[in-house]
Amino acid sequence: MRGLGLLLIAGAVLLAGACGGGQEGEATITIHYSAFQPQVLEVPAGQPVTITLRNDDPIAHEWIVGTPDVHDVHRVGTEPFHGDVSTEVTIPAFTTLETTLTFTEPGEYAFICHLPGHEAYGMAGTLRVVDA
Ligand SMILES: [Cu+2]
Repeated sequence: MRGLGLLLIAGAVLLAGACGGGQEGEATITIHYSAFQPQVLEVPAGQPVTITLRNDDPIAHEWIVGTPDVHDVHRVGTEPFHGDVSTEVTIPAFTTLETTLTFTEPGEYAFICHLPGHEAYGMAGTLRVVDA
């Protein structure tokens, strides 16, 4: 009987995890052939989310996420390297980085690589921030 009780508890924990979205607080975006995978990512609002950025390409890429005005700035920007801001990351070739950020406002935020030509090639995606 004792063993059965433990099994039931384990089952309840698993269910609770599934209801909450399972991997809340963490996500991975892979970059290959100058494309983000997945291109749409859903994260909870108001809590820290750690995003692992894995670049499988032999060239560097950027992962810049934000509102349209943020992207307007970066489209004409000349900053060669990003690293001090959690929403603006340069990922060198064959490198994996983590960035932790918290979005307080639910909504959709584009993430884009602003290296010359990359956005036009399709290097963009959407971060969907939803009420937790
Ligand atoms: Cu790129």
